[in-house]
Amino acid sequence: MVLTAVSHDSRRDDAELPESRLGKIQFTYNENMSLVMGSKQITLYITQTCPWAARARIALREVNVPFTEHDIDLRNKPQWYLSDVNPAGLVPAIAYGGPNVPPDQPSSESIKLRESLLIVEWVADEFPKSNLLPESPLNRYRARLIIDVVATKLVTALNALVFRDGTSEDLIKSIELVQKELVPSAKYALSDQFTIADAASAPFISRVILFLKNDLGVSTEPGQSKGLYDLITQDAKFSRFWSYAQAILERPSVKDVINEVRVPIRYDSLWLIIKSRNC
Ligand SMILES: N[C@@H](CCC(=O)N[C@@H](CS)C(=O)NCC(=O)O)C(=O)O
Repeated sequence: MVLTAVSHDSRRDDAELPESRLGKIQFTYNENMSLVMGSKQITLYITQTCPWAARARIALREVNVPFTEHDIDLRNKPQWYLSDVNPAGLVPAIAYGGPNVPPDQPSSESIKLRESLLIVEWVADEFPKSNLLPESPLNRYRARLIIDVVATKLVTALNALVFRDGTSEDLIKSIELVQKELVPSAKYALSDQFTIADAASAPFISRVILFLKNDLGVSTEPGQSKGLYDLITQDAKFSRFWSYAQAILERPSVKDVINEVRVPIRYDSLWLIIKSRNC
């Protein structure tokens, strides 16, 4: 699938534009109708349900550039992916630049990028007009701290509750830790501007909400997770976290990537697999 954020404009057909002379180099307009010339091809390798891949998918949607998204079957990884894209065998990964080739025939001329957080940071650096990277060093620090708290505390507590025998208390504590770092009365984590903090955290913030809403969990009692969802969405104590989660879930880039139905189904099927193993 080729995703393109091109805004159509009559100037695109202007004979003075150097498209024909530049051959393979792509050019397009961004949403502010300014010409982006010589943009290099971007191929993003993903799986649909991977939250780490979702970080990169959200960041690339935010910067409004054309890119190709290609699904990797992790249960049957193609040899070309391991040898020519990411020897670690993980998604996400990116092939950047080089000739326009089919995603399953990556060119040795493209640069390969891996690790979701590094990819989010690279997207922010490569496309600075998106303002994904906060302007001040202090806000960059704050963004990175939030990313760290989400990835180390929230993800750990969520995975423990979903897949093992984690407790509701630990998940609540981790939500409180995240909430403490969110700037009060901002729409997103730091301000009304969507930044790397939001792109990197959105897949996990949305998962907490979707997981609890759907009452999922390996060792939770029926109704226990839904009870946590009611607590977070109704108790004023969690109002900042909940308003943040709502803003995240409503962001078009996040809505496009995080499938309300698909994510709980994945958790649910994993839940069933683990349950049957325990029987
Ligand atoms: N640290 C990596 C983690 C990525 C990761 O664990 N991706 C999973 C899918 S969600 C994966 O590719 N797993 C490989 C496998 O299942 O063999 C990142 O942030 O990019």
